[in-house]
Amino acid sequence: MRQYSRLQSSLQGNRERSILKITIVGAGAMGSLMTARLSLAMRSQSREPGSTPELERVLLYGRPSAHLDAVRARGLQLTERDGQTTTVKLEVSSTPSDVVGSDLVIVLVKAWASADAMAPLRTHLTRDTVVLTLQNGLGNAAAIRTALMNNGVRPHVWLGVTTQAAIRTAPGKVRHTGDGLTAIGRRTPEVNDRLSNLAAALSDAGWKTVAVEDIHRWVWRKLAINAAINPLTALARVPNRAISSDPELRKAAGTVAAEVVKVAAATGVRLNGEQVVAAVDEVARATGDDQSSMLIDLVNGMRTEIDAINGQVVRHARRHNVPVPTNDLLSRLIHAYEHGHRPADGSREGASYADIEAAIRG
Ligand code: KPL
Repeated sequence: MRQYSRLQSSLQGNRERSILKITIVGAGAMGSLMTARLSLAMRSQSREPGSTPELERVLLYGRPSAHLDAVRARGLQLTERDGQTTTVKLEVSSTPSDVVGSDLVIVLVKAWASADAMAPLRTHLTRDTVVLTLQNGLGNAAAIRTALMNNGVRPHVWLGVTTQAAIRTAPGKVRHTGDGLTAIGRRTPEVNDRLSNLAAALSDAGWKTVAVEDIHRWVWRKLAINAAINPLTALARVPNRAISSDPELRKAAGTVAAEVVKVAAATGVRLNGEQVVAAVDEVARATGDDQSSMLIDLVNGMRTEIDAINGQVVRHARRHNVPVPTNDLLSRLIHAYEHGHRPADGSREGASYADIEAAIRG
């Protein structure tokens, strides 16, 4: 009888095909980091006669950029948390048809880019492709599902959150800054074999992952963390640690998180308020030297994820009549900042890390 690997049975439902292809959509810091981890795992698979390598292709798909060009030309220069740097060769593409044959597509684009990034892939994926979002914020799965809807066929979109953290320090260069946990789940509260096999396979590949029944609680908890840390660090221009060490920011972050907990409860997701505030503090300290993604986006003149984070809190709050004045104010302030500082001709992709550090000190 044919033996199927965990990853094969997870993604292919024991279909007669052994070649597995994973595509990561979004060539930012996180997408690049995850592609590097999976590519290294693919290359270290046993090639002994008689053994079936389970991973055949790992592709990083993203829009054309200086970063993608640099990775294509020289590989990804990856700096680990201990400071060690290695160069990892990655297969990269900006051509939608290159995703054909993907068994798993992991989405790591900015939340506001979900629809635009996924729509060109619609005719190149099949109804059997599993799509997993690991993006920040709320509403990503729905946006992806709508963008991929093909002749009425909806793809399987699984939900996930990750507390892994990475930053792009220059085109072609990424630093892994936080070694976190990834949780994956489905809309229905069940963990089936496919989900737990995928979690185990990702963990084996060096990307610590758990399959959970209550993914919505994980998503809302991460939302509270981002809602509290991202806009406050972006507006105050401080690294994440200040959310824990500065009494004013700490208090403001607690207020933001408490509002998110109330809105989550109104939508039927129960979170423990004290635990959420403690988690905000823990993440702020664990990623203390880092800049939040929203601070980096603002300094780069790029659109931020405010609508998918605090904006979604405000949207759900309105629907359930929950007052969220702090989330509302932060959304407005970030929008005002975006309007005032975004260059008319689009973003300045690739401001250097030194630019960002200078902006924070200045
Ligand atoms: O996810 C993050 C982000 O910056 O978007 C945190 C957890 C705040 C780490 O910086």
